[in-house]
Amino acid sequence: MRKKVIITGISGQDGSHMADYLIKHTDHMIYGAIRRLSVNNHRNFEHLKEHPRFQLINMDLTDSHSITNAVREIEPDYFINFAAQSFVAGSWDYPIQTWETDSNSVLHMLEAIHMFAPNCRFYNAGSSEEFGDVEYSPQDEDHPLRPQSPYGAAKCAARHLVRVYRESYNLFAIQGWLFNHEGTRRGLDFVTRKISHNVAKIKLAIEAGEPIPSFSLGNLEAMRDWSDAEDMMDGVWKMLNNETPQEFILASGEMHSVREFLETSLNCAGITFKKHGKDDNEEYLTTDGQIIMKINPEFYRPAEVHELLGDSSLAEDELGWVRHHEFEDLVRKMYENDYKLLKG
Ligand code: F7E
Repeated sequence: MRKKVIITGISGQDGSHMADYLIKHTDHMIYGAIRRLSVNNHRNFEHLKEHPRFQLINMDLTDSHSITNAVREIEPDYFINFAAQSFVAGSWDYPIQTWETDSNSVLHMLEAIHMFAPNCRFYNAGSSEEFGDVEYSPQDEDHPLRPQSPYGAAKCAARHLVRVYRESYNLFAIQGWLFNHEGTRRGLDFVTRKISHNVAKIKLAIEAGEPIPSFSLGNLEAMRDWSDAEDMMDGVWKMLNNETPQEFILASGEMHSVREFLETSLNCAGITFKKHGKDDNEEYLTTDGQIIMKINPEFYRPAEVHELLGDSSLAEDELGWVRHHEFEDLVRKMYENDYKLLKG
């Protein structure tokens, strides 16, 4: 019989890439879980809607009944939870919603699996934000959990729940640590897509001979370990199909600053820039003096994670996980995609 996979967060970057990956590499039936909204947010999975091995199901992570019903009716072989309140900065603005979505809902999923599909393999999206205020670099699977945001804390709580259910009921339940991963389906609030989108807008204005639309950023010195989201899906699937329920880090092993992402994007667009001012007053300008980007301290976070760098050698050695995309390819791909989208 065809195996059944529930993927939550199907309208997001990771859920939709996971569905694409499974359609391509397996013959399993994919159930994409979505919350009913009055606005259409189907763009990332529009191409899958007519596929015979893809079906949309309704689920709201804050409604435990909808989770239980889906698990009881479908009896999935795999349950991949990519739904979350994933915007770290937003987790200070809506900490309770973040906690309910990123921690409580995982408990509902684990309970439903324990009760109605105990052989189901469960993956919950973990994050490098769990390491937060890091003690050493690169971070490996033994690094202590030191979250710096309500988001990071909720992911740590979920990690403990996953372990407790795994050990108490012998479930195949894991939470891998994915470091930052980006791409053309990334939401516009995240810094990489915010940059690629705005640089593309500026490039089009320059080409049209119009005044350029400037934009603002926060901390340019934050360092992140950015991978291509598509590379991560194979690693998640390999974790889920490993002999034992073991948790791995997936990361690029390279660290780049937000500043470097910005400058690489401007270089990809062929926009020559100069810099002016320092710290909160820093600006990036075109050679004819128009503002490209200026710092806005509103984008600083109450507590920043200054640097994250992952060591994924365990996943490479034990799962045979391989990354295919480099930092510059990723920046170029994101810029070119936004340029094409905006040009129409
Ligand atoms: O911020 C700095 C900001 O929002 C990256 C999520 O997928 O990865 C992501 O979390 C850095 C931070 O991602 C702006 O202060 C500067 O240091 O793109 P981000 P994130 O917080 O690293 C982890 C692994 C997850 O699990 C999360 O779900 O960029 N930054 N200026 C800015 N960030 C934003 N968003 N906007 C700015 O204007």
